[in-house]
Amino acid sequence: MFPERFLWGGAVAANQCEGSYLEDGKGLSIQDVMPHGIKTPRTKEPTPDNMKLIGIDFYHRYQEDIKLFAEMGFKVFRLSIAWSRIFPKGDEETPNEAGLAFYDRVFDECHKYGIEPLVTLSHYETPLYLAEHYDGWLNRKLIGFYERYVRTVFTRYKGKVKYWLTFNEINSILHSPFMSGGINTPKEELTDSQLYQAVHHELVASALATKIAHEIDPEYKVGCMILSMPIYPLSPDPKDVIAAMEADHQNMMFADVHVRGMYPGYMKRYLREHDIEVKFEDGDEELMKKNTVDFVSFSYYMSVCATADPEKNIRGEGNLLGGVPNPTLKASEWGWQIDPRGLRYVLNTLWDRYQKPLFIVENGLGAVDKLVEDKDGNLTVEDDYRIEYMRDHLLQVEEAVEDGVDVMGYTSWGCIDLVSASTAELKKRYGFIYVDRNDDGTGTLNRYKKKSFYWYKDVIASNGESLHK
Ligand code: BGP
Repeated sequence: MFPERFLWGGAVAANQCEGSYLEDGKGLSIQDVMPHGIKTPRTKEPTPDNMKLIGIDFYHRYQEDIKLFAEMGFKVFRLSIAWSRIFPKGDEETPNEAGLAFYDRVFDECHKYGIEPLVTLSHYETPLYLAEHYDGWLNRKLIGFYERYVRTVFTRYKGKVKYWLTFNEINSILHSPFMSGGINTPKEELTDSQLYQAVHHELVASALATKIAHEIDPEYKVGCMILSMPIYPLSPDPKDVIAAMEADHQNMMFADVHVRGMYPGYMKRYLREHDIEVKFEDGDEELMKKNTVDFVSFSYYMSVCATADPEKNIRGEGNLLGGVPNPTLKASEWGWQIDPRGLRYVLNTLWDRYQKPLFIVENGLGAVDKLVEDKDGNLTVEDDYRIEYMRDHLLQVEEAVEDGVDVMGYTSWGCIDLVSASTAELKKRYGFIYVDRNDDGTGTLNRYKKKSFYWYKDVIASNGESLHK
């Protein structure tokens, strides 16, 4: 059984849904020059083929969308603040009032329906100016700019927001330094020392944000956000088991620092043995030690395998991290292997390790949907495949709850169709709500309820009981 106060909801990110990329004083973000996600290099300027420039026009349609979320019974709505709406370049002294006012309106709209906002402070949308003039998180100055930004929003939205996440999928910076860390220097030119220095800056900034949040409002709950992906040994060979453990460390170190307040021993060893130098400044250690997170949040889409055998170590399709495909699992249309039990596994692993409340803030199926007429002549999508995916995953969440794991809530990714992060496509749809917009720019932007809309509504209304029907 799901806990009584389980926070059911859905999740989006500003850059993938808002559009209006220059409206009301917004500055450019790195996403505005990433027309094809991480598949192709950034462009010099925004280009018309970049679907995020219009997105799904959430900027103007948020009232209609939040009303639909309320109809499904959402208790929580995860969204991000576009940093470049608040500080258009990122290094200004004073914020952009029109940007702040927009999120006031969005949060007020949520509260109108009793929906609690869950806010990501940085979701792959560093202001472009900070990327181009400071090389993003490579530069320690970013900590100061981020500090000013988070202080501004923590102060402004006191009483309207309770749950905050510091960096979306913070561990992805090792794999996509531009998208995740606003680092303009091409990945191939970065040394490991530079990359881990940027990681350190984000970890320090995250601890600082946690400190400021608690000072501004002791009721604030701050979480880290990790891209979680179980890494199974490809075979029972102990060498594969160790390979899987070491690969897992590359993700877990981010959560370890956030929860335990220090670099774990295996991480220090990794840095030492790879001649990676990370500069700590006075006070960094103490800051991290004293300002650990209140809860741990994560995305979960897939699992992978690891092996010590170089011949079998072939990277498959998948999200930003990737790994060796699991021969026992099927994959989505985009090659992401589907593994509902992996979610129970992740929940148990994180709970055993930290004993901190856990929040699943992303999970879902990206698929091609077809708009059809239902028997009453209304347009809809018969997305039984999505229902099956989500049911299977939610049943595993329930298993974890039975295992004794403290799960705060579940926000499905892309609760309304939006532009994908890795490939910037609209045809990769995750939503309960279909948005009529296509990758060639056509479409009315009208919203239509899919079959999964009604299914999720029942799940929420029955607090998970209907999953067993
Ligand atoms: C995560 C990101 C999201 C989201 C999701 C699905 O990595 O936090 O922003 O987009 O993955 O990925 P995609 O959009 O590439 O299908």
